[in-house]
Amino acid sequence: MSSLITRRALVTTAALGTGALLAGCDRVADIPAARKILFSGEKLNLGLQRALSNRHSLAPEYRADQMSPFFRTNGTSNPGTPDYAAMVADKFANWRLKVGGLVARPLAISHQQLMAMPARTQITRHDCVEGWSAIGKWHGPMLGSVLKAAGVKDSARYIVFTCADLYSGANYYESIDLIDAFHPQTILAWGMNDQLLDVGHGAPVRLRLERQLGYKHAKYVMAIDAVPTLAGIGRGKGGYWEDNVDYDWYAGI
Ligand SMILES: Nc1nc2c(c(=O)[nH]1)N[C@H]1C(S)=C(S)[C@@H](COP(=O)(O)O)O[C@H]1N2
Ligand SMILES: [Mo]
Repeated sequence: MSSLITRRALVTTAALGTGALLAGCDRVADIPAARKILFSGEKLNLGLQRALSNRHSLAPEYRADQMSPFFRTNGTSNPGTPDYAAMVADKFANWRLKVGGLVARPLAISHQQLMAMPARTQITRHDCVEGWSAIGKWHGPMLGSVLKAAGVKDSARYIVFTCADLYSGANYYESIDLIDAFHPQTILAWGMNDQLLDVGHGAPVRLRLERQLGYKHAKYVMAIDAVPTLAGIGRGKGGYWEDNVDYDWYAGI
């Protein structure tokens, strides 16, 4: 878990204020993993975000009267495959959320089991890079609770979400690091605006990752895997849009 410790060191350093940040940087920069995060071009946004803000802080939550009357769908609004159509037809009775990779106890969680877990409700603003935002209410267990049940191993560094929809034959996918995975507002939402999550918004379950932009919020999640590296998954950049149109892997807001 050395990478996590490095991240904690960066966050703590930022929390101490600018003076301490500058003083502390020399030491953090001596750690090879920190050098990589701070100085590689790919991770520049991530490094800056970590230095300038506390990644454990919460995204704003809103009141019910501030919710958008209409919440559009974007990207895939129905995966449309025969497998997915069959799952919709039987109301996800045979759907199982597979949790695997670097975990002590691989899980296959049913819709009922997921809905029986202690859940969080949050009214948040979704921001899409395409230039629209909407405030909606989301309901579901913290991703951290699911990961704790599975027992993520120390060698894991990222959590990967594989979705039901296909783009040119490849599954939409996304990935996040362990700080975001265990953030309290990172939930597996099966409810939206006091209803069961509908097909347009990612049924039966979609990620809510409130500190990041919309494309990171994977819909139609079928599998969650803890992995040591993003290399070898898709084109290795951590997500569908990251691989194909060069969106940032870390899309912090
Ligand atoms: N599986 C999957 N997840 C996805 C997408 C997608 O096309 N497929 N689009 C992303 C984008 S760009 C946005 S803005 C949000 C849109 O969520 P919504 O349809 O609930 O508005 O989902 C994200 N998650
Ligand atoms: Mo988006």
